[in-house]
Amino acid sequence: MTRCRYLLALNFGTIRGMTPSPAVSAAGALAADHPLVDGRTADSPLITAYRGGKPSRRPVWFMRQAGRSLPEYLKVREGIAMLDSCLRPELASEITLQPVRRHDVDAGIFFSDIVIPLKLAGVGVDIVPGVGPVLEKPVRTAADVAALPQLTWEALEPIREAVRLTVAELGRTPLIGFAGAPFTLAAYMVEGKPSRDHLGPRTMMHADPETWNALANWAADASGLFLRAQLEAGASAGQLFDSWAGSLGLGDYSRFVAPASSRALDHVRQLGAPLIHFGTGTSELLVAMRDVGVDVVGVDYRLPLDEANRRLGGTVPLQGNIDPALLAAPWEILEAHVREVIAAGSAAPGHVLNLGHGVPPETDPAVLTRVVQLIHSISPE
Ligand code: 1CP
Repeated sequence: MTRCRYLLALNFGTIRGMTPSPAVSAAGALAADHPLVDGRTADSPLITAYRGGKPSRRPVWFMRQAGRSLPEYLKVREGIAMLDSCLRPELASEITLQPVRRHDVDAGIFFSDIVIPLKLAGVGVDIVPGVGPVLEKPVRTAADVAALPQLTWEALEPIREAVRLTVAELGRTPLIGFAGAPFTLAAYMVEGKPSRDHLGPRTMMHADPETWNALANWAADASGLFLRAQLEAGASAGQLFDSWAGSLGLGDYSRFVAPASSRALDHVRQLGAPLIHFGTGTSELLVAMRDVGVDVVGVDYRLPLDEANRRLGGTVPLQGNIDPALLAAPWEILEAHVREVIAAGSAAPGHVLNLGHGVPPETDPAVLTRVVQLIHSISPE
């Protein structure tokens, strides 16, 4: 089925007349000593479930499992700016490993950020505490887009080094690599900062579609290379985060966004690692998000998994979708909710437990550990 989807995706690209991105021809297969190839992770519960097989235990990991909910994270980050911490390979690796050690989750998610490819390309960007990504100069005109520097493969060396250090420690536990999808990344670039409704990029795609397409393609290639660096260096799966795609209707998504997301994934498809696509508020976009050519669809907390599976015609494994708000509810309420999510997910051809969005920073980490224990205690039937 994965292969079939891959061919479908290629076909989709051809139908839309997309030119293959330059790095596509350069990417080959994963190396013989890659964890997915040398036997370390191919049979892990996570990869088995992503490929629609029967895992030995129910796999679970959490978006934003590394980060401010962990005291050990706050300790190692003391006095170090967020983006600097991502570019110190030993530190990024240590932060990635912290939640795996603590919670016994079934995967590490590489500690980095969706704006790291911008930073490594030479775009002026910072993560302002309490705010999020902020650009020195928003990208709003054709000239702004034309002036964007290209991300090079060499600049990604700190990322590859951090991934190599991490997978050497992880052993049989897979590492998930990730990148921001072009829309979510471009939303920060046009607005210059986080925004609620993403009016700037939504205006641009209609008012100046040529500039929008050039920007979306730039973001696709930057994110695609960033993801490829992680996969080639040892990550066993890749997740494309289109966190803000939910601010788009299906028409705009299909016309102005899906082709760029597909282009981002063109950089990594032939590596053969499972690919996951996640966004929030995307209940109406799930089919279109699958059709950019991914193996797994991540579902946010708004839509029960049995309904998501129905909308997708039972074609792909799902990931999700414990409501992060319930992490702060009394245990009996949280436990009942987790059991409901498992029951709803059993309709799909595979299910990896996760939250419906990231771990809230104020979460008690002991609750996350207990959720993992609960999930692992329920047999994967
Ligand atoms: O100092 C800090 O602790 C800053 C908080 C923080 C962290 C821990 C930011 C700033 N980024 C990260 C790491 C991060 N970002 C990871 C790896 C950690 C993990 O998952 O365990 C990942 C996968 C991301 C991806 C990311 N960054 C997304 C997509 C996922 C999502 O949560 O929707 C997005 C939208 C961003 C932008 C971003 N970076 C940071 C913040 C606070 C934000 C969101 C800002 C906004 O509300 O628009």
